Amino acid sequence: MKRIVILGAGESGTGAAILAKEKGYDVFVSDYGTIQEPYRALLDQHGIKWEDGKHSEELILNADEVVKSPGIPLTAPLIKKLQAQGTPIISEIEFAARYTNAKMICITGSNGKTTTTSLIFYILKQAGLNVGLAGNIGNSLALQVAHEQHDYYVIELSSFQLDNMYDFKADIAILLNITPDHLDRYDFKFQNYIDAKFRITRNQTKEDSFIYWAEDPIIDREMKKLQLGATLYPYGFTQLNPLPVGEDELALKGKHNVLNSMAATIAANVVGIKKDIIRESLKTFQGVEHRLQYVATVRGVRYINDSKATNVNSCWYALESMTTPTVLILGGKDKGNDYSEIDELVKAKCHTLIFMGLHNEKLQEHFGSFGLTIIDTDNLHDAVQAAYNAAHEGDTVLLSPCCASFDLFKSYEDRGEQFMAAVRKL
Ligand code: UMA
Ligand code: ADP
Repeated sequence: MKRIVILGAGESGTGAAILAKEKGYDVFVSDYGTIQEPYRALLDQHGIKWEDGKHSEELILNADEVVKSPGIPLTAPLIKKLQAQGTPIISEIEFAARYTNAKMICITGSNGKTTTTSLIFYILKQAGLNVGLAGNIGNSLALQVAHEQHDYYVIELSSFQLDNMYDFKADIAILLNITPDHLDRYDFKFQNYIDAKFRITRNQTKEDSFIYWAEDPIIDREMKKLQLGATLYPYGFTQLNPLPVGEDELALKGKHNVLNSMAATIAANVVGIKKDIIRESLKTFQGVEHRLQYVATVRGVRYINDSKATNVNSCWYALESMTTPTVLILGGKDKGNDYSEIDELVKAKCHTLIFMGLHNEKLQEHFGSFGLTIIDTDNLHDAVQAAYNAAHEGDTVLLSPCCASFDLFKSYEDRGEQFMAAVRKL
């Protein structure tokens, strides 16, 4: 019996383990942290062997194949050992795709993945198609392939998932944009991250579609270098705008969402969905939480939760959409950020910056000389209170951190939830 070892038992690993068990593999799951209760229960229910608190090499290095959770870096010593001895290491998406003939609509990019993925899923649902939503959005593809039968999957792909994909082919691939992110996982080399993103086009032929934002300078540069097999669908503000409705009719606001809607429109066209369904869906889609989400107005000040802005570029778009003087709350776990991208917008739109993180030194150094009011905090309660004191009637308080949340919070959702709860208590 072929032995498959799954590293990491979160959403991705647990789904892969269940699918592997159902396909008759000898399955072993190893997690170096503590496996969370719902995942532990699922593994037990399916009679899958597991360990946590360690990676026992004698039980792992004898694998025929390893499925690696995306959160585990390629530089982890165990991964290096597996690579050195030639054990194939794949991602859960690569594994799951072996067991379905569904059409795969895959979305990647530095920003806008979840929004665009959710919008495409919504349009396909509105059209009555049997469709699953999977990937980096929070649902493992493997578990759905094990237990559900969908004709289409709309899959959000992170660069980490793309890293270990080899034979997988997207029927429709979408690349939204590329700006620096996750550089700590890519040797601090931007090109490595760019290459990971372009893996979404791997194995595509002319029957497949590649939809991309042609005005993105990095994508444009790469497209000039590459010879891709897919049928190409570039989009953009000039000439290449495929929207079947006016920009002001879109339910999602902001320049970035116009682009996300363009990508979704082309994907829906390729699937063959009727124009009137696409049009109606673009007008009614309600967006996803923690992305420029309106929270409340308190004493004439609007509070916006953009906790999902975990890199500098997404904060750029948030600031760009601000129409009032702004108090910006930013900071958290820095991923090798270059803040200069938002310098002009910070100067033009913000009168106060509130740093919220365990290590604010880099922010201090970068923004300290701007002549703005700067308040240093190391917890959410103090940050919200400081924002409340600093904002004047007519202002907006924007949480758009540019950073990951893991120094103070469990996740960006936890950060956004806590922010909204604190604002509602003001
Ligand atoms: N672990 C090990 N060994 C290690 C490191 C971690 O065993 O060396 C264990 C941890 O103890 C933990 C497990 O691995 O129990 C977690 O694995 P994971 O971090 O890969 O998380 P999953 O729960 O499997 O979720 C992953 C994606 N997470 C990451 O890429 C970090 C989820 O994306 C995705 O929804 C899910 O697979 C299903 O596809 C989340 C995410 O934060 C939303 N993505 C990043 C982002 O959007 O910025 C890329
Ligand atoms: P992702 O899943 O790629 O992280 P999200 O849809 O969750 O993307 O949005 C993350 C952040 O990026 C939010 O703050 C959002 O306002 C911003 N954003 C959304 N779409 C885009 C885009 N096309 N370009 C730049 N920023 C975007």
